Amino acid sequence: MALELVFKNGRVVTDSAIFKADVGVRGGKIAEIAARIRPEAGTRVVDCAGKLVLPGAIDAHTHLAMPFGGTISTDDYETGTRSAACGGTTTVFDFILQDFGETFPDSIKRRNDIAAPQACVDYSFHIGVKDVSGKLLYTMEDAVKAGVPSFKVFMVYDFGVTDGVFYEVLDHSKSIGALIGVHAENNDLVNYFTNKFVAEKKFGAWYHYLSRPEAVEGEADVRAINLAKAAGAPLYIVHLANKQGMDAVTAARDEGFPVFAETCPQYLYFTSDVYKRPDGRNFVCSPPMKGRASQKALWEGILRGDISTVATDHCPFLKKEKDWGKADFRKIPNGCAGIENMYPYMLSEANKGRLSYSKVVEVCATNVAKIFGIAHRKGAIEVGRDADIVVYDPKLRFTITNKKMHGATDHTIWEGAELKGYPEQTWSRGRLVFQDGKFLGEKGAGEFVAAKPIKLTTPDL
Ligand code: DUC
Ligand code: ZN
Ligand code: ZN
Repeated sequence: MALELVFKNGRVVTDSAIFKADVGVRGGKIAEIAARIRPEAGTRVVDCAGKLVLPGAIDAHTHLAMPFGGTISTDDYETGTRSAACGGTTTVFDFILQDFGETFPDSIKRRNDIAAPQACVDYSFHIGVKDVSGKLLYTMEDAVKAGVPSFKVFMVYDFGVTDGVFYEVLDHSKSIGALIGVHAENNDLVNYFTNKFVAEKKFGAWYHYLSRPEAVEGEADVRAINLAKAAGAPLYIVHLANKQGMDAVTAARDEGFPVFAETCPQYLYFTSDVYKRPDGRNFVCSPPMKGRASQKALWEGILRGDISTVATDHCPFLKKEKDWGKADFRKIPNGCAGIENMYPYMLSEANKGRLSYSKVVEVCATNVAKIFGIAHRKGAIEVGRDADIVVYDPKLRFTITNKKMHGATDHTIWEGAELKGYPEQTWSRGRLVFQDGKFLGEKGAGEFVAAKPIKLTTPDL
């Protein structure tokens, strides 16, 4: 069978190297990587001279069409994955929130029925755990068998779990090939600070930050790591944003514990100062952006290899919804858009010399695939994997503005950010889904990617 597609004359980026090579695609999969591939009759040739050929990013953390904060996050599976494609992200891991009393396979079915006809790029799921009472705990293994082996517990929000339930879930995860993620913030402290500021009539967005400052997250990170160590289970900390937590992750990994941390571009680019701006409410997410020392620690963690992944926590809300909290930070729906900005921002930082392109590929694609059990299909330019490919032009200049984004949100916290380099094309399983600023994909063309059971025993990723 002839190759349907060849990416010619580009520089291929993996998590460990950059080299000149042609990449051939057959049946939607990468079939050949060689110094020179001769196109056959009918083979489409993409000239990549002067360009980088990268694996599509995998966003390990999104909340599409999620009921939250009194509304539903603005992007559904169609607009969210369309936006992802236009930022070089070809797979998203979306969070299903389990309903109380619901088995985990039922949670998967409920959300997959919505996602399948809408998704423009491939997707997989994590499940946010609310209820493991009675026999529900044992339905975790059914979810693993159905291709969803990753779960997340929340230490905050009204559906957060107790430390006892957290431990129980960690303990159970070991024998069934599951990985437990955690949203780590200290709920009692959040409530204490929130009530204090309300009593003092302090209602601005700045008090969102002050009610969830560094120590609120750091304490919970340390506790989560201690619980994982006690249970002898691996742990994945989502959206790490503070230095104390970073230091705790590093120490645990130095001791050999399989603890993995994810951070997000918003913590790498913004600091808590954004909450002093008149539009500070638009930046409200949890955990909030932190101070400079934390930001520095996160960047150092990436370079040192103690941050394993970068993901978005994409959870957008409309301006008018953010405005609900103009006079009271408690009423601001938590979350921001970022699904289209992650890969371009991280690659731009590489282009500016802050980190290597290979490091970006590692944290935004290769490690995500390995940690969450989809490396048999995704996360690298490698023979046999899906042809999820980004052609990146390092010479393009791009200023982020919401008008150029492809999601359903009416504003972006990234407005005005200047990027050096930008994706020129995105291919999903050998189909062109984005080119020169335009979405070319199709609703419903994305498919569910079943993940394999996860067994992480060392902190090697
Ligand atoms: N934090 C957010 O900001 N939004 C969605 C969920 C979360 O934990
Ligand atoms: Zn969270
Ligand atoms: Zn989240």
